[in-house]
Amino acid sequence: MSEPIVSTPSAALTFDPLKVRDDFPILAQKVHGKDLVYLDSAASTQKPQQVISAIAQAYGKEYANVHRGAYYLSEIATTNYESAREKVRAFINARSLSEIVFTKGATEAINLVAATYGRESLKPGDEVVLTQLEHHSNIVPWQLLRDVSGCVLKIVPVACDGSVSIESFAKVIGPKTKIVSIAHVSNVLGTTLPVNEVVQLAHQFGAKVLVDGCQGIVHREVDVRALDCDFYTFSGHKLYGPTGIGVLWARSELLEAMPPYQGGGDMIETVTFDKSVWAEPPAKFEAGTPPIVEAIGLGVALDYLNGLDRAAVKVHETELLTYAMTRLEDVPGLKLIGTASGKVSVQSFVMEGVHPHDLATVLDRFGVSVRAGHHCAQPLMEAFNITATTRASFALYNIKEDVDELIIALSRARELLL
Ligand code: C6P
Repeated sequence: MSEPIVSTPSAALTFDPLKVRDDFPILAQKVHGKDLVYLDSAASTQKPQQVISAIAQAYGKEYANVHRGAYYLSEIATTNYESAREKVRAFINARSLSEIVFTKGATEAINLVAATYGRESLKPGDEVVLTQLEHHSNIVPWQLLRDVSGCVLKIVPVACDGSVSIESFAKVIGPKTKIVSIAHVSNVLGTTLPVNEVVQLAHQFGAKVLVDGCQGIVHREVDVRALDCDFYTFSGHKLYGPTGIGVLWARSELLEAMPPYQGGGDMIETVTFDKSVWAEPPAKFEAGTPPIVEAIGLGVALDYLNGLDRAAVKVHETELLTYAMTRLEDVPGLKLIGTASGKVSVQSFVMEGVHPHDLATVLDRFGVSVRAGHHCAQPLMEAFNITATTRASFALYNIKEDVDELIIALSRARELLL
């Protein structure tokens, strides 16, 4: 039998970003003849060798479909897939395995909740509360729900520094609120939302709270029991894992009451032409062949993170952010978008007289990868009266030298573009 799929980072428990970089083979390469400076981890993080090797092992030595075959390979694949579920459960401190539903990403997880829990429980006039900083994935599913249920979307505004105060939530959440669906952390501004207070407030009115944890779980430890929310969603590819895998965590009683999202194999107990009987959660929500290797890869990414001193990682990322903000503020004509206290290492900015896309294109010629555009948050752009930003996002493998390269490239870009 092959070695079990586990992961030990090279920088185990004494966090050293320079050592960690050795785990990410992609960072060693050059782009346009320059050393790669990857500052787009909020879009997707790079993968450690441990995850890459685990994926190769899962396909190369241990691959078969899961939950179906009574033979050696299928049993191993099933064990690995289900142990990935246990790793996710432990990572977010969920009560039970049945609360962990694998999806193809956060987008699918939010759509699942809107299309099942939302359709089942909302009546015309009921309110769904969002904030102005939400990603389109946490806006459009609720608009689809509004179109079929007649519910009303209420929007909590964002302040100039990118914060969203609990007082602003208190003005919007009320007796008609049935669902509050908010980002844990903004993908554009890096703002951390006051999730605990929002949950307390929403629960006073009997509303359920969904937390879009796509960015939050990358930079903050998540304990769904301590958060006390009702749904928590995230994507594996932002958490050093593969694409094509995401997680919906929900309280057992909610998953039990919710209708299935899709029909197909694996989500039923029995099928006749008259009637089908659903399997228990989480199988009820995992119709068809699941993303087997992707789930296994995510599990190994979580092993990888567990092998690091995450408190030290947080300190490192915060130091990087502080350094980047200070240096960026000194670049002539550059304005930071999103400066709320307690934010994570994601920094948007605009440069006077330069389109963010042009800026990102020139930065790329200097080896610096950043994202530019509306970042799937057009209502937020509107709130700031801009159409786009350039965004640098920092992960555990970034170092101060990356910030220095960004600043040098920005100065060169200014000379070229103005
Ligand atoms: N944000 C970014 O560059 P998916 O595509 O399902 O993995 O994640 C969607 C999503 C939902 N919520 C938040 C807060 C997000 O940041 C994202 C993805 C990427 O900011 C791609 S647009």
